[in-house]
Amino acid sequence: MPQFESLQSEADAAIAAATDTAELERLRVAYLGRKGQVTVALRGLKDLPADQRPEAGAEIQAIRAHIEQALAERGEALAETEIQAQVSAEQLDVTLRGRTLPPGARHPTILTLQRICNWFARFGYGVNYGPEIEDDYHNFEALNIPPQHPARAMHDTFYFGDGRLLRTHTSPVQVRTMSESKPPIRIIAPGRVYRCDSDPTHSPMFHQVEGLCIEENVSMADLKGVVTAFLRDFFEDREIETRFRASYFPFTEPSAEVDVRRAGGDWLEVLGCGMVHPAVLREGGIDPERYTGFAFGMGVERLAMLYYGIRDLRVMFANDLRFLDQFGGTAQ
Ligand code: 2U9
Repeated sequence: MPQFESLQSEADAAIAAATDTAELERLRVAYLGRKGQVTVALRGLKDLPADQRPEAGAEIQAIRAHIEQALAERGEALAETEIQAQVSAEQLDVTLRGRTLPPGARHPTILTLQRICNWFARFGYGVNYGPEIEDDYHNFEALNIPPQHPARAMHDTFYFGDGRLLRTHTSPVQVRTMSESKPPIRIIAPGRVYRCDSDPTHSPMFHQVEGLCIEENVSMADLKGVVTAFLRDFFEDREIETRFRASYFPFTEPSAEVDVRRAGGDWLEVLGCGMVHPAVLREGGIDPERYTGFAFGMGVERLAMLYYGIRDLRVMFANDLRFLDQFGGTAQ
């Protein structure tokens, strides 16, 4: 029947022209909904003469099925298009560069500590660490510094009040090494040390590297040789002059402080050293009649400042990035 034919062709045209699934849903309601054109036509069958109803009914049902199928097909195509549109709109370009943080740099103190340790490692020195919280025995007594010894006053010790203290030097590491192992001993002990002293040239926490070599027949000449070679390499200067000045430490005898002078410069004190005191060897379970040893100690911040030409100790502890960033490219 003509009016039904135009219903189907109109529906086909509208469905083909629909541009999204929402519009398609409106069309479904308009044709197949409770008040939709197909539904209304079906309801109108009862007004037809009885002999026309079967044929008209079959025709409308066929149109209904046709529209349902057209809606389903178009719906699938539109849903696919919409998903594709959403996928490309939300797509992440994983090849884009990320937002990177500027890389950090090692602190000049640590760079210097590593350079020192690497040098001694090449000469067969092992690296030992120990606790920063120590006891009186390992920090003082075993190092020939008995109670009431004036050297204790020089150490400005932080005491916990229960017999524990913050180590004032890394020497207790060597004390432990001596009592735990037998000669030959060649070790260095890098790490933080603490002294209750704070002014523009002293920090309550700083770093030391100490070294200990105990063998048969080691002498002051060996000590001088090692220390001189180290300083020449550390300052990257073959022409450097060194000077061993007699000094005093309770744990070494004889003791010396070492100064360096670069061409045209002044003498600068850079480290302390000496032959391990026989009483210290004995306390560490080592026979001073058979073995001798030398020891040395250096302040890492001080060496870093001399190496890099840093004049103010405070910048070493201020963590100002304008200062720290200058060490980014330095050898690791
Ligand atoms: C043992 C035996 C001997 C370690 C030594 C020094 C000399 C020394 C100072 C340098 C500057 C400390 O950082 S500083 O203030 N150290 O002059 N240290 S000999 O002698 C030892 C250590 C352990 C068992």
